[in-house]
Amino acid sequence: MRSSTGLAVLTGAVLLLAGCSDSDGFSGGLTVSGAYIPQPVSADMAAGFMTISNSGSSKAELTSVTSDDGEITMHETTGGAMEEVSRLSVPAHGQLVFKSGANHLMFDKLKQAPKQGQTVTVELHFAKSDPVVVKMPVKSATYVPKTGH
Ligand SMILES: [Cu+2]
Repeated sequence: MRSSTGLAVLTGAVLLLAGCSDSDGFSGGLTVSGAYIPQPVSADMAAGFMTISNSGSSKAELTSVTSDDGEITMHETTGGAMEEVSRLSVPAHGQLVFKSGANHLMFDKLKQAPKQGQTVTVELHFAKSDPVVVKMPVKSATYVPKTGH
């Protein structure tokens, strides 16, 4: 089931456009890969990682990330300290990478602790592009992605 807003639904590392052959759901060339949440040790907080790629010729700005399962903030890590930011850019023909020790999503006030094998659905909101829905699989607490190393 999907709404008429043309959201692109992305699963794990594989991009699945929301069923259409037209480019409607493509959100101006924004795609997400490698999304995951390490199973958190804490009951109501978790971190999330993914790569957002922008095939468009102008930069996109991620302005918020939302989920029905809890509150999400975007964090940058600079000099070992993390800081909440209100927006992050996805450069034209470039990527915004969330990874351990760098940019990350921080889940807070989770209704239930994500367990390995589950997925957490989040919605990425951009300044100009359509929102993108991402199903983030929950991996083991020690999961390290094979790419981007
Ligand atoms: Cu953080």
